[in-house]
This record gives sequence, C-alpha cells and structure tokens, in this order.
Amino acid sequence: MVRILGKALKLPGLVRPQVFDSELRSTRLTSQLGIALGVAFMICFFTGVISHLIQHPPGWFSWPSRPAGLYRLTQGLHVVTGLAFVPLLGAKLWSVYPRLFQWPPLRSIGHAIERASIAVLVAAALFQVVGGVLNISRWYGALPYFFTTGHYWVAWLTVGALLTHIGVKLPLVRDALARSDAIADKGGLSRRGFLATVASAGAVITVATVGQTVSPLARVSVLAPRRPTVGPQRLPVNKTAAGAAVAGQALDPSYRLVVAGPEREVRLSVTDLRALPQHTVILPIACVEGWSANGTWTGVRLRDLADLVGAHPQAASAEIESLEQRGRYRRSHVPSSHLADALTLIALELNGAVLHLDHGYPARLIAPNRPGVLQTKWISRISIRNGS
Ligand SMILES: Nc1nc2c(c(=O)[nH]1)N[C@H]1C(S)=C(S)[C@@H](COP(=O)(O)O)O[C@H]1N2
Ligand SMILES: [Mo]
Repeated sequence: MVRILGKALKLPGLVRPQVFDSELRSTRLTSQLGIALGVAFMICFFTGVISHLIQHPPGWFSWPSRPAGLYRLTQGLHVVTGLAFVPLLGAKLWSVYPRLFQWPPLRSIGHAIERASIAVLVAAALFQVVGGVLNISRWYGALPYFFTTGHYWVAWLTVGALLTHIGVKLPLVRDALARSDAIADKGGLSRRGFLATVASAGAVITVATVGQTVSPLARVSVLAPRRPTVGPQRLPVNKTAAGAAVAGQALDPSYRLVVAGPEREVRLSVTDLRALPQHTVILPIACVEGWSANGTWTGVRLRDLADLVGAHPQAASAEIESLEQRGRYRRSHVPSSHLADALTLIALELNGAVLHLDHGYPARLIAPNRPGVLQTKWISRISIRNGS
C-alpha cells in the first residue's frame, strides 16, 4: 500500500528511505541548527513582547523614555532575527524532512503527541515568518488577518510548541553534541561547510535588509523595503496626508491645537505655537516595521504645554488626538515618564524646515524610545491630566 502510494506520488522516500542519502543529515547538524533557531527565536520573541507591551501597556508595565534609541534597537533586532529565520528554518526543515516519510507515521501515543507539537511548531513558525515578511514589505492586503493581533497570539502558540519540542528533544541534543564529530570526510560539503553556508545566507539577508535602520548600509540593502533617507525632508513617510484625508484641515488657516488640562483649555494657532519657547532634538522614527531614521526636530516641549494648562509637568500624562478621523494610529497615550522628558516635543519643524504635510504638519508628536505608531501626526487635541 505504502509502496503503491509512494510510486503514485513519485515520492521515492516512501519506497526506499535510503534515497535520502545526504551524509550531511545528522542529529548533530539538526541540533546545532536548532540551537541557533532557539536563540534567534528567543530574541525575536522577547523584543516582540516588549513592542506589544509598549503599545498596549497593562497596569504593571512601564517603559522608560531613555535610552532614547532603545526601542529602535529592540525592534531592529526583532526584524533582523525574524529574517534570520528564513535560512535557518529552511536548513533545519531540510535536515529532518526525510523523517516525514518514516513508516509507520505514528508509533505510540507519546510519539503522536510529539509529532503534533512539531506540526504546530512548524506551521506557527512559518505563519510568523511569512506574515512578518509580508508586513515589513508593506503588503498588508496579502494578510487575511490584522497583522499585529495575529502575530502576537501565534507567537505564544509558537513559544508553547517550541518549549514542548525542546523538552522532548533535549536528551537527544545533549547526546549529539557531546559525541565528537564522527562523520568522516568523504568529500563534498562538510557539516561545518553546510553551517557556514547557512550562516552566510543569514548574513546576506541581514546585510540586504538592515540598511533600513542602519543608514550607512542603505545602499547595499537591496531588499530593504525602506531607505532611511528617502522621503520628504529626507525621512520616509508612513501614512501620507492624502491617505489620512487630513490635508484640508491641516492646511486650513483656522486650525487650532486644543490643549486641555486640569485648570484651563487653550486653543493655539500655528503662530501661537511658534511664539512658545522652541527646542531642537535629534530623535528617530522607529517604525514597528523595522525601518528607522533620525530626524532633527524643533518644536514645543510637551511638558511646557502641561505647565500652561495647569498640569504637573513631572507627573502628568497626555492623550494625543489627530485630525485623522479613521485609522488605528489617530490617537496615542503619552505616559508621565515620556511627558516629563525634555526630548518629548510637539514638533513644528523637521530637518531645518517647516514640517512637511506628510510628516504631520502643522504639529506632530516626537518622543524618545517609542514605536513609530505612537508618534502621532497632524495633532488636533492634547488632553493632559495629572497622574499616569
Ligand atoms: N495620525 C497618524 N499618525 C501617525 C500614523 C498614522 O497612520 N496616523 N502612522 C504612524 C507610524 S506607523 C509611523 S512609523 C510614523 C511615521 O512618521 P513619518 O511618516 O513622519 O515618518 O507616524 C506615525 N504617526
Ligand atoms: Mo510605523
């Protein structure tokens, strides 16, 4: 039966397992790839959870405003380790796939559970990698689910299946790594050569994409979806004013920024904002999609506005609302740690000129150590209250 099926499907492995004759496949190789994958996964998982917590902070969580570039680093690592999965996962699946054809497929209940956990792990890991790559390529339409929600929950599924898998395989891995390199050199690619090839593939993918956040590498990063210096005022744009349908209101001379606080509410025109003390800071936009770029921003300190409306500049928080009517990123919360920071500005200028309409004219938030999604553009209202 198996043989007939094997022949019909042209899967020689079902008929003669020995056709998988690569000398390279060994428990040792699989273990080493597994360790590399495990390390990459853990970095990717923790940086991803951090990004999620910053965007949806539960009561117990607080994220500092310094170091100013920390989020840029954690999110850069998230995308770099996620992309490193592509060659690592490919190599690991290659190193074990003949076992898919082992017969009988299920030997015992324990074996069935182990197989099921591997099936979940492989499916979840592929789901994460494919979804992540589509997201950073800005091909949102290809994803049938809202990316961050799906990516977050499947990450927990992946970690669960991974821990089960590690638990089951640990003795095997220990054994394989303790034994000395037994495979004799029979010419062809050695195990070390294979690992070096996989590592080079990872390095090529990294170099080809990391330029979206490490600007000196932008020119060689041919696969990077963004170049950090390309865009109006030499900075990429995430959503344009046209896309957010705000151009009319943003350019209207009757525009007023409403700042509401515990003691009073003020309505500031662009001229009023410019008359307040101006400060200049260098801060990055660090998009969750992995690109990031520094800008030189000039504007009013948020904590000065808190002072203006009678809130405590060192112990107040703010709700920022955009002129944008729809869209997930039309509002954001600024916790007290960030509001008190002198680097947090309501920016009016970028790189030496009035803020471009697509960068949030007339006024946008720029704060240290914060994901791009929280750097609200085209601000219409700021509500400040004492407390966090
Ligand atoms: N109102 C509003 N603000 C927004 C967004 C948005 O869609 N609407 N996108 C955010 C995202 S995801 C990023 S990465 C930054 C990008 O800022 P930039 O376009 O000036 O580079 O703006 C943020 N501010
Ligand atoms: Mo973003």
